[in-house]
Amino acid sequence: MHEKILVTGPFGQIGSELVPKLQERYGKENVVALGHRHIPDDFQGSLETGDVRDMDEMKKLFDKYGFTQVYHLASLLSAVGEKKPELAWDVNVNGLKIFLDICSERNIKLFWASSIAVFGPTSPMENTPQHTILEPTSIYGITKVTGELLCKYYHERYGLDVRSLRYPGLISWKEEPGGGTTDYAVEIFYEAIEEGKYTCFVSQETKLPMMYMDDAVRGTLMLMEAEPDDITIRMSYNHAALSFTAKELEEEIRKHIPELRVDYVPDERQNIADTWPDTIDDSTARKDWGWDHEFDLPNMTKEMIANLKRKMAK
Ligand code: AKB
Repeated sequence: MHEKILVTGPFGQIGSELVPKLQERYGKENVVALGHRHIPDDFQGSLETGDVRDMDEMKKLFDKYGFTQVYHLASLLSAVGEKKPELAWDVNVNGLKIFLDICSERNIKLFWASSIAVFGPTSPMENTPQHTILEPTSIYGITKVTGELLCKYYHERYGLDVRSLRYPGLISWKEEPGGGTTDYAVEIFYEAIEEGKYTCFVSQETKLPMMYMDDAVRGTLMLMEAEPDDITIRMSYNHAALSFTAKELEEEIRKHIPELRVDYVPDERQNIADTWPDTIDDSTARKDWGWDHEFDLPNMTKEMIANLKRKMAK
């Protein structure tokens, strides 16, 4: 089938790596990037600008292109969400609702990004199950639980083919994350290479689920390409790879940058990190559509440092 694909949030941390992969698979002319404020000068491909909260604008875009798939990635992250709770709700929930409505009316396959932020202090911290208590304390987590429930509702009520992943902290070198609690796991690489030192905003024993971006993008495409009958979760799949403490990451980076010094000065983001799981059970994703991660902590660290050094040298 000839695919026409829309990606929202195409220049964010995930989008900037997913869009080129989709372009390779489906052709540049078949992947439309819907930017908002920040549009990179060197972007090559089909580009539109617009606001995901504007139903009329979105309907016109769908009329123009006749999309067959949508990757709805546009979202405010956890730390910035606490600063702007109303905007977080508007973008993360009202924005999603528009895509659920349009995609179910037009029978379009939809991917939506959820997060480990759906879990909270009452969820089990170790090996957090797919089905468990979801009582997040951040507005970001609340928007993601609401979004997941809406996805399931639209699937059951209108037959919408909606698929979603609970992303852990994502580690990547192409585009920096903006406004998340797990951002320290990316920032530390930049600072280690540039300055040889880093002040980390969570404590050294903070342990969170993480994933290298190559795995995250591969997992996203695997889920979207899976047969509909194999998808048993219409809220959002637990999606895991690694878990490590901030100190373990520091020690792994120090194998490559021996002079690295890290201070730990927790700020308000620690409160969010403390409510998220240490490790996640993603066996349902592994069983349903064959998910398996490739990058462990040593490989990811090696790749990050090599790629960032090359990027910074340019
Ligand atoms: C954040 O820290 O807000 C995100 C996430 C885990 O969803 N990286």
